[in-house]
Amino acid sequence: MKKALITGVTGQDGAYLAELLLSKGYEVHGIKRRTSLFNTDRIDHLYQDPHEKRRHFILHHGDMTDSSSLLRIVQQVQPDEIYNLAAQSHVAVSFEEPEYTANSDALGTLRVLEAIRILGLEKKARFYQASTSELYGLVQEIPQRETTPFYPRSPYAVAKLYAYWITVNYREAYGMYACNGVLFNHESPNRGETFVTRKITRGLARIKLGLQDCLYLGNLDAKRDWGHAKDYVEMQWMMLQQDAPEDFVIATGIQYSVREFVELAAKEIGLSIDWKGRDVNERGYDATGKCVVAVDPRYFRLTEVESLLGDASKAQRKLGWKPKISFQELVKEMIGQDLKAAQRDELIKLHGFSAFDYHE
Ligand code: NDP
Ligand code: GDR
Repeated sequence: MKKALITGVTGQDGAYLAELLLSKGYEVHGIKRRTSLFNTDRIDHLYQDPHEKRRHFILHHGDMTDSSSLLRIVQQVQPDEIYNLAAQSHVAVSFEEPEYTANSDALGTLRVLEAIRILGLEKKARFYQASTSELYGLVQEIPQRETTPFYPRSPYAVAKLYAYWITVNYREAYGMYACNGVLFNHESPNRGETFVTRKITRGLARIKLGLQDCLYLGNLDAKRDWGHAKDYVEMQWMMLQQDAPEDFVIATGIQYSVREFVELAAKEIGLSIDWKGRDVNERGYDATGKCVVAVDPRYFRLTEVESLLGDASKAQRKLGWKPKISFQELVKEMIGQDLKAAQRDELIKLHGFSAFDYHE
């Protein structure tokens, strides 16, 4: 039985990847950090009681900023594959916490690679690094592919640039099977609530049920190449199953603006948005004339990444990978889940308990 170790197992991708690897018969180990409240919502359905005799899903306490914990876990697990997904992954937050972001995202990656090297696992443990389309930042070429020059535009992207190159360097210097997946934005109903897609689907669902008045957003003109996380974790696994390690861009090749995402999500729940005004004064009104979306400059980025569009033809050619879930299906699934969650909140608000659960 193959053993996989996932850093960032409690995050969006970590949860989908753990599910995928368990379905393929792996013994899956995950690193979670200590928090004062539970942080395992996304993986609770995979939890196995520690008293069970044969466990396939095992969690370890550790932190990307703590070498000794990483070294101990890698030594204990002796993994065949390591998926390095842990990161302070919010671009806007990285401007507020640049040093922590560098520590966890850049040096954290080095710490895992060093653990592999120090323990003499260079020839056993295959390493996947969660690289990002944010590396392209101020875009030098459209669409972006493996050969497009990088121009990072945030402390997050600069930290990820270090992680990208240290992965390449350890591959070349120590002959490790180490590779970068340069993944474009991927979303799901499990996406963190402060990333724009989830903020939109959650906000509109709550507005629809009268739980929230208005959705405040930043740059409505930003364009992204959005895929589904479930499709993208499959690619992370495929990248570690090749004969030789290589870096791959993963994207859908289709681009939408934040404004278009709002319009489609609204349409899915029967809201139409009528835009008025421009720039910081732009507002979106529903059919009754109520303002439901407003631009708030506090969500503007100091240095914005205006437009990303990926070319995943290398992955399609060499790995036979193609995304299965369309943008329209993604939006529908996200807004559907958030509408259910809002209905639950509405019932709690009205009755003080979740009557919804009794009827499900
Ligand atoms: P999430 O933010 O959902 O998950 C990040 C994970 O990292 C969480 O499990 C989080 O723990 C953990 N983490 C953060 N800091 C530390 C730390 N210091 N020590 C240990 N664990 C830590 O991100 P995603 O799942 O969306 O993304 C996974 C990876 O892929 C990230 O590295 C991200 O930068 C990268 N990426 C994501 C893309 C996307 O569109 N989703 C695109 C390209 C790259 P906790 O739950 O406790 O917060
Ligand atoms: P991104 O995702 O920065 O691309 O990073 P995010 O959803 O945060 O922003 C996408 C675009 O939407 C604009 N935007 C807003 N963003 C947020 N968060 N909140 C808002 O209110 C808002 N209004 C407009 C942003 O300015 C931006 O242009 C994500 C993360 O998952 C990274 O970890 C990952 O590396 C990249 O995707 C690929």
